[in-house]
Amino acid sequence: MTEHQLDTLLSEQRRFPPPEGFARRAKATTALLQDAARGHQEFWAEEARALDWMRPWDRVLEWTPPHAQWFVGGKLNASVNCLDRHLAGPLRNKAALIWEGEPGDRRVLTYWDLAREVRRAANALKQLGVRKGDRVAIYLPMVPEAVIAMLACARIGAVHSVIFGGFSAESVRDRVNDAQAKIIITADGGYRRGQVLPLKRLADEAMAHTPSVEHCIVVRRRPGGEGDESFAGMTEGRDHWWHRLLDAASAVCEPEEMDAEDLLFILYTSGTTGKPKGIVHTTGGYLTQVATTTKYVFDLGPEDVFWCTADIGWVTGHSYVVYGPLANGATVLIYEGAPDWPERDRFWSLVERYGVTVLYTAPTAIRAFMKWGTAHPARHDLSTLRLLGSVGEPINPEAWIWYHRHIGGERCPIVDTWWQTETGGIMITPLPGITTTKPGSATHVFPGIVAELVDNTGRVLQAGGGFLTLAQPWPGMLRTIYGDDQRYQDTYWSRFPGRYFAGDGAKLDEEGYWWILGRVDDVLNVAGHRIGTMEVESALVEHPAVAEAAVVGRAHDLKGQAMAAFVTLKDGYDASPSLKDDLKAHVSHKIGAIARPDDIFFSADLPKTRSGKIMRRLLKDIAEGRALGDTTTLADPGVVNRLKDLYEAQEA
Ligand code: 7RM
Repeated sequence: MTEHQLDTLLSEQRRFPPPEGFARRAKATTALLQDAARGHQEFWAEEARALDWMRPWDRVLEWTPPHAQWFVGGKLNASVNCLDRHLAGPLRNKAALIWEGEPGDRRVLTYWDLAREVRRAANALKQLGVRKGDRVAIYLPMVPEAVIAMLACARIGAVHSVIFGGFSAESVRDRVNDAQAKIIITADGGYRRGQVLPLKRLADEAMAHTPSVEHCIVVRRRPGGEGDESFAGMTEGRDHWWHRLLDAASAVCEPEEMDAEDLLFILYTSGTTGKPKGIVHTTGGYLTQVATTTKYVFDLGPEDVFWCTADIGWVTGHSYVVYGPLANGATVLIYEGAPDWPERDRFWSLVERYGVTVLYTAPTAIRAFMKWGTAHPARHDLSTLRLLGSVGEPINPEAWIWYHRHIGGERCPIVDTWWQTETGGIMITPLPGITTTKPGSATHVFPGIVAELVDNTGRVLQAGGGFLTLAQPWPGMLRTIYGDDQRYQDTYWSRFPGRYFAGDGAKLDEEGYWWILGRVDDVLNVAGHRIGTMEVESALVEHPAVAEAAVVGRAHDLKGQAMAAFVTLKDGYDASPSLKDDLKAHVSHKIGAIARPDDIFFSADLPKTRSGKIMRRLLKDIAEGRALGDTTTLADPGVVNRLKDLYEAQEA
């Protein structure tokens, strides 16, 4: 965020009190806030009681900083809470999942159907030797089987590690190896803008270097589509068709009794080193937080059709496509493909067709819709919508107002929700029946959450700009980084001792509203996706032509941030437009299309401090066309000026 954008944001004067009709019926009331004020452990314990436990907990919280255990001694199963407990009553025959594929194919699974499929998939996993605690990698498009696979793991106590379908074979390989997964569940393809994503072929490439993998289960997404280049066939003994396994499996499967602190899943996310971190989430606390936030933030219940547009490969998909809404008995809409396929009104035609009541999407999508024009939503009846959500990056007031007006028909409250893969669930957010919102502000902490703004020295600030920290443990917090507890302690708890540091800068205004400013570390947020600059730099230097690379984010109208890579070449290689394309394709191949740099700039040198550290701040100034910052610590200040001249002379 630039200074100018920040000034515009903070001069935002508009206020949106909750609509009266909404406030009267909302699930979150001021009584809830009073309960929370009585003590955060009591608040969470009260909410946890709304789940089905096989054995009650002995203690709510065991806090040995920076390690927390919630609901110590309690036993439960996440799949029981998302499925079985709804089967005895009126939800049994209600839609749990409504799915639409990009080509237009459709499926509806009731809670009963979903529970049966989950139990059969759970038995299929067991039959392939999966036991409690084993890791299962899930590399699927947005199809019902993705949800079924996650819940099947939860049912038998296997730990899922979902890998976003847009990641490359190498990214899959690294994640599978880090988690030592026994099984990969993938598909013979997925659809994106009419193209087939060759998931099984990529999984095959990965499996050439993943010794821990014993079996691969393949969902048939494209009946009749086998045999083309996106599908390399099945390896006898290792690969199994999902539908065959499930056809043969019993639909009776007792749920595993899980300790509240047993692992539910690992999810890899980018950090400031080249290696993604396996964020570890456990069962009882995580489920409590996602069920509670879903209920109060989205005001969600069984009458709702909830559409969270995130892919299940991201934490938003875990918490608000799967666990949170299903725990609340809602109907969940899942759409496989792109928002502009075949036309730019696809989202609005889905909202209309299925009568979506609550929509949760990202600012980058909203800005694309703005650009495409109001005619697309205007063509559709969006009157079923009653609440809108935003997540993933700061939402600029202009996009907020557009969303409010053209999607929400000026009647739907907007919840701008701040949270992270690490927090498991929503942390800072309006409550739709209570909070008066200000466009661009995530407003206040959720009940039971203690966030504090601190300065550089860790001193707590009541207002102004600083760093966003969490001062008390919360139930959905990450427990560690898989296989690397030291990294967990160093990354999150060392910068401000005794506090969790989120990596975000923030401001608190005079009325106590939070304004999240974005990452202050070397993590980019491109179109709502977290990408570590180091990951992309490592990918670039693996190209034979590249001697050195530095990656920075620059402000971008649609994506929030775009990625600019400064590259120095090895002797014997010449800068050329085709080499630029080659480098971009190389990064896509290494990591996945989401990490493809927007701009590549060739440069004879990179600006470094005397100790040899690349000065990214200066590169960012250059990439954003600003006057240069302080260069006195530079080894060779001339480098920056040369770079700046170069940047302006070259076309990205
Ligand atoms: C849920 C998710 C986390 C990072 C986080 C922030 C940014 C997320 C907001 C936001 C401003 C928001 N998980 N972020 N939500 N910034 N306002 N409402 O996105 O792990 O992928 O990313 O995203 O920088 O640290 S994530």
